[in-house]
Amino acid sequence: NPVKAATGKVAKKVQEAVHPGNEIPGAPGPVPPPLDEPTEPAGPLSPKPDQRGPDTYSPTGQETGVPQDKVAQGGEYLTTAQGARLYETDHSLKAGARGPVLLQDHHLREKITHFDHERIPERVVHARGAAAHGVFQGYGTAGQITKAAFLGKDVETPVFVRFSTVLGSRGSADTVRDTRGFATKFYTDEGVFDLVGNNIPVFFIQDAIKFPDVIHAGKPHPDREIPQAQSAHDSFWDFVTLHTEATHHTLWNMSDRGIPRSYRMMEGFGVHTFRFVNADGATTLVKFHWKPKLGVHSLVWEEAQITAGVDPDFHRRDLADAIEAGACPQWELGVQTFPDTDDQLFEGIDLLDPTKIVPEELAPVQPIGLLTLNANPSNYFAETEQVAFHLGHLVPGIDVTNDPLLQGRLFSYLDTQISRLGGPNFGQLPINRPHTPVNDMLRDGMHQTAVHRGAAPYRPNSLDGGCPFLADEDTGAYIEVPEPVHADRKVRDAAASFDDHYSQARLFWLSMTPTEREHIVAAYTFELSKCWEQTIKERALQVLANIDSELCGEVATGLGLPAPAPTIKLAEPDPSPALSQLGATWPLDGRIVGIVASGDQDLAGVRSIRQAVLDAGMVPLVIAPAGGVLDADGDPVTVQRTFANARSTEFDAILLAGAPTPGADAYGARDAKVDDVAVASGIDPRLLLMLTEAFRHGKALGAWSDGADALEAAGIALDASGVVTADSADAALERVTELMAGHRAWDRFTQPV
Ligand code: HDD
Repeated sequence: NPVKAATGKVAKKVQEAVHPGNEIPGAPGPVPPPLDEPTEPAGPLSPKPDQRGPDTYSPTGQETGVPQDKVAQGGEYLTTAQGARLYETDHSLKAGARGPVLLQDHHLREKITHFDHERIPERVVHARGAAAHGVFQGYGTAGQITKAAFLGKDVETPVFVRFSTVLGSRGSADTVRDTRGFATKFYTDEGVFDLVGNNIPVFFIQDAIKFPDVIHAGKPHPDREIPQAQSAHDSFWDFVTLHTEATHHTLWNMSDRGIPRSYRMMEGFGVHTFRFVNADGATTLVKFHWKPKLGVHSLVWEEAQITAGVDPDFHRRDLADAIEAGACPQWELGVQTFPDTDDQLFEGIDLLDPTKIVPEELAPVQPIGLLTLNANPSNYFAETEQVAFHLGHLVPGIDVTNDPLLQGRLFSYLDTQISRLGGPNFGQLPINRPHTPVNDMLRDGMHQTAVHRGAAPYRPNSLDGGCPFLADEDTGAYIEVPEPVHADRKVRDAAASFDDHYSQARLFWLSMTPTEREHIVAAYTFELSKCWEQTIKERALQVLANIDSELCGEVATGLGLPAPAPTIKLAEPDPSPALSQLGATWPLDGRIVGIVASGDQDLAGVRSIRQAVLDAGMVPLVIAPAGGVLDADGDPVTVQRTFANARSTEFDAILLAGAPTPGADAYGARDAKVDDVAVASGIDPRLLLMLTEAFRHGKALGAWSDGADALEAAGIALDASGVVTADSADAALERVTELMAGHRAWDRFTQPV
């Protein structure tokens, strides 16, 4: 009997794992399965739990097959939640048209009560997010080191990915300086696997017990609840300078990684070291990396700040627009692999310390699969808000390590969903349901939507025919690696290697190009200048002195304070060029090109490059003094942005067909405060602002026809780096496209912006 054999095998395995060789003195031998537990179903299996909620569609958009009269939004008529049809929903039931509202109006009370409870607690961190559905395709390259079936060659697994900022509330701006979350739910055939990572490969703390501290320090001050979604305030810098294991992560935040251009252009990291297990039980330590096909790109700080005001939804919109336009973002999943040695060190780096990376030059990232995001959520609340990730959602072939930060997270994520999603049944929400059969013997609780059957939700049982049965290794059970546990006494302590807080921060600093270093200096100077307490600034300079004297000196100059000497002497690490974002060229899918025109300019050229931009997989947006169409030559060109609603920050590059003058309605023509340059040039001041900003932010600018007049009026030298003047629209676009592939005209940044 295969079921019986399997049950016996698991019992033996567990026995062996707990008591190897069963050699505990006096312990009984392997426990045989109870004799009277049925090993065969006593009739047809009980129906699987009906976990269909009243949804119209499954998380992946397929129809659930639930009859229409049983689903939400079914039928043609407006009803109460109980299905009674309504004849009126605009007026409360009153005692006469001008009389008091009656308590008996159930429709009113049901509608308002439901509304009153529409909001649920936002995530305590990572509250602001955006998500998308997609598919993950395994390459089969990890088969030697893991038995995880979804990594097999060409295996396709549906996924849901949620990106987020960490500190801000649900309604905060996207482009603030912060770490970004990158959480992926794989709906594999062996159960759900969640990879809950960030766009920064290290963390502020080495032990989860300090998570409330770092988050309390980063969140708004408790008295006035400001500032929102910012690290530029006293309590954040107080904590990270007193608690120097945060130094490495803080440096990444102050680098361009803290202000990504787009979720589509971020790396993702699992941060911790995980353990792969292959079919023979052999283990390998791994670190997960997501590599974006579009490259890793960032905003510049002024651009990020402007965007936070003019378009707080910038990243959310960018992701959704790109997917809707068919520019589906892709990431390759890769792993760095390390032997699973007793000391769990690699080249002297402690693999259990989440404040450390392993440079890619020492352990290359080996690609194991491809992620494509190809569908936007249909409903933000049902999907993006209610998705619940947890590092304990693992599948056979992937296990955890003893990283103390990871271990604490294994507790926190389950716990938080209970208060956030109102009870222990959040796994039944459509977005959280595994795409495999679930037979879990969990019962009841708040928001139970399953109608469980059977009489015996316990094991062993005879009443339900012994169901459900236990699996074993051959039938796909998740079995923890029986890793030896070395412990001679309980301690509240960490390994001595965790005391090194600076060497990798220095490694990161040394790996940056001069432009990236300028940005880091500017970021520290900005953030610390926002601190009120002098002692915090001085302490921060001491931390910087221990990373690098040039970094410390420049920030000190910006703050008007003396630069302290280092208090430690570091061995000089080899830089890791892989950490720099600059120097390569990248695909331009979904990039946005602004084309400035007005009615009397080269509209044929505008039409031609509009099409060329579309053909290149980018988004052209025609910007004109006013809305409507430009049709001077009888062939209309639609205007998508006007000088009243366009801001430079929306565009990756700007092309000019001419130098539009202010229209009669333009604010420049009316506003007494219009600046002298604009008045003198006769060019709309909002266009000049757009050009000077785009220039300061290192964006490619191209002009043909008399477009160069606008550049000159904005004070931009026509021979400046990344500025193109050409005879025709097509020639201008060609050159601008080449420049965009490098993301920015980097040599404009030799001076801090
Ligand atoms: Fe966390 C959410 C990533 C440490 C406790 N975390 C959350 C999300 C991401 C991360 C991406 C958002 C998931 C989503 O979109 O729903 N967190 C990380 C990373 C960490 C990390 C990469 C370090 C390597 N987190 C961490 C620690 C703790 C938590 C040490 C607690 C001890 N994190 C949470 C949480 C959240 C969360 C409170 C809030 C909402 C949620 O879990 O579902 O449990």
